[in-house]
Amino acid sequence: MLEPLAHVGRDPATGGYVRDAWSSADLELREWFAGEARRRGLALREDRNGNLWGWWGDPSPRRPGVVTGSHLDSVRQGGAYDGPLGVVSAFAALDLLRARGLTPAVPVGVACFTDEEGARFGVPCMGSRLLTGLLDPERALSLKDDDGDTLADVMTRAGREPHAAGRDDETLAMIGTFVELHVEQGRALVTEGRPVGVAGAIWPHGRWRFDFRGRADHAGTTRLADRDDPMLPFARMVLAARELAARHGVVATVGKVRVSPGNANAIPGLVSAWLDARGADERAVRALVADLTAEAAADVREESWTPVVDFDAALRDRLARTAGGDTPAPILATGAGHDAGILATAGVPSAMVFVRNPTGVSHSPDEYAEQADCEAGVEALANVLEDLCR
Ligand code: HGY
Ligand code: MN
Ligand code: MN
Ligand code: MN
Repeated sequence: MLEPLAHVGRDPATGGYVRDAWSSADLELREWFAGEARRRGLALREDRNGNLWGWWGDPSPRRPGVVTGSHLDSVRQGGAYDGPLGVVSAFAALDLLRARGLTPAVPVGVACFTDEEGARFGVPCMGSRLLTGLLDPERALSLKDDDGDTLADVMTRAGREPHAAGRDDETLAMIGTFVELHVEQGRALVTEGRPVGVAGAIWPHGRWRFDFRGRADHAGTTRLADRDDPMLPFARMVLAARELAARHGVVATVGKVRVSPGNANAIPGLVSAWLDARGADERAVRALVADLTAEAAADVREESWTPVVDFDAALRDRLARTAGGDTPAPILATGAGHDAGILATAGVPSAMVFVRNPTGVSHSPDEYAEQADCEAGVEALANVLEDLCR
């Protein structure tokens, strides 16, 4: 199903995908989205936060529609399915509704949210956070990537008006219900023996930047007693994060480190490390971060936080019935964040359909979904949309 996108941003050496927001790969994917929308006669628009929408029927605040979609950007060296499966399935489900001869009672939208992974600027779900007012536009425009470029710089280079409008009530009012299809990032559906599941909850999760400051000096001429090497407190923090995670019953990851200036023959002056912590119990996540902050000799800044998302139970159960076919689809909690979670946090009735991932692996080239399960996902999504569009 994802063949049309398979070459975009793919690293031939690893099979992984590098699709940073506003990169050439992202721009190519945005062009693909526009082409798919136009091919179907959908009204295409890019909102003032950089999200893309294709509408079947004219949405208006007085006539909100049913929207489905996801994102096209990736983590660095990510998999093929995380994001794109939801967008490709949205178009395919719309095709199925048309093939069934459905005339929806409300507009049907396909959405592509910008910068869901936060791989470049560090804040996940940038587009949906801006749309819902959960991210300040000034902060968004001032965020810098590893090259020191701001979002504004990068959007200008991409030929876009460097804007981030922030909360967009007019666009939000067009969304009566949002349903996101996503590859499962885990193995619950493998265990359940089902191709399709429904999201019950998203764990609270956040990202914190730890800056360990030391004194740059020569690697060969500086006595050990004279060193102020920030690598040491950094190393202690990583080990402490794992121990505290086990103790608090949460998960914690340090997946990104930047050593400055990064000479093999010099003691670094600064080590910046990003902590990602998540867990079903918000207090436990907060306790881990508090303990780590207290222990680490570092400047610590919270870069993003998403509270627990409990999807609307009535909508969740309705999806489980319509997506599940003969028996309701399993309802899963997930530790992965999604745009649907941000919209739900902002009060937009939202839900998610998961498609089985035999490896359970994600944010890696090993992420996978069988063709038959992808097709089952489209069928389930079409049934959900048909049910919601009556
Ligand atoms: O990081 C996440 O949970 C999501 O995949 N952006
Ligand atoms: Mn992801
Ligand atoms: Mn995703
Ligand atoms: Mn020298």
